[in-house]
Amino acid sequence: MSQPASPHARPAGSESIVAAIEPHTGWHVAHLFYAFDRQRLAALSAEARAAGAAEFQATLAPAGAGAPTRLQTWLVPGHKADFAVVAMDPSPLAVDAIHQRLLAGPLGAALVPTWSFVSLTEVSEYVPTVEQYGRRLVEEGEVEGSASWKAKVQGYASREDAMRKARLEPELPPWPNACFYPMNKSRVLGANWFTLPFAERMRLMAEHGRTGMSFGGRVTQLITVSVGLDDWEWGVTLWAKRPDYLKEIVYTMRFDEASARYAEFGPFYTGFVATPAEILAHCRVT
Ligand code: 76R
Repeated sequence: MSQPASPHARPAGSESIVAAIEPHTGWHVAHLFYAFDRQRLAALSAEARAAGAAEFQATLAPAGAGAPTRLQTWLVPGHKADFAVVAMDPSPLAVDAIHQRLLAGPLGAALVPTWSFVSLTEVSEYVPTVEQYGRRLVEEGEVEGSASWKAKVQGYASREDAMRKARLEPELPPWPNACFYPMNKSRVLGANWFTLPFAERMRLMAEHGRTGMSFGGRVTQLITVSVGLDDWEWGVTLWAKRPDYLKEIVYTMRFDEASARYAEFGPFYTGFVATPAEILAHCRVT
């Protein structure tokens, strides 16, 4: 006689939990924000504090044992947090392990998780295919089939695979100024993004993309999707060569119809990329 099915059993033939919680393409992403609790920090013995500092640095070392594929730490100015961790990996458990290890370490009792955002990398449906890109060039005044049209289309075709990979498995740019904010596309009457026809959304996102591209070499965006995963629809992570470029891009985009009419924003966090040791020193922990 067969055993009654365990409530936790997976259907026969299903993948292991480890494989089944990895996306088909792309990575899990977490933006984690913490503050130090000064009273609890002061209550730690000198030994616990030193051990805590060592464990903090080992946990957040980008190439450390068991580290997620991408790991970056930011100093966060203002009262919202003292520091932030950005982690990415195909496995959500490898990403969350950072959070658990921080809290389980000797400094854990003195850490206050202030905010977090969980999302996935993706290729937006508005990233044009080569054909769509060719048509877009014609709308912008290029003559289809001309030498310059052909060169641009071929250039795009040769970049396309790398661009898609860069969205799914992003490299972190070497720029120290970062910012993060979640956003939604509005669903209010008269400005409901989700009732617009696809062609109109594509037109608006093409305008958005042109603005974005004008910041090439100064700002890099990482858009991660959180529809169905967290309280907002997308997370916007920006890195810039200089902090004023962050202000400039966000302000400039406010005038793009896609943002002016349809974007709703959550809390903004500023960050300065810093090593775990720099964070501990700056926050007067060590
Ligand atoms: O991927 C591409 O290069 C194609 C063009 C493009 C898409 C499809 C693009 C380019 N973005 C796309 C999608 Mn973007 N982006 C934001 C914000 O503050 C605001 O007003 C909005 C926040 C910024 C600052 C920004 C920057 N973009 C998206 C989406 C997904 C929509 C969907 O799938 O439904 C969102 C939510 C979004 C928001 N965008 C660019 C930039 C920049 C700098 C570029 C230039 C290309 C690059 O650097 O990648």
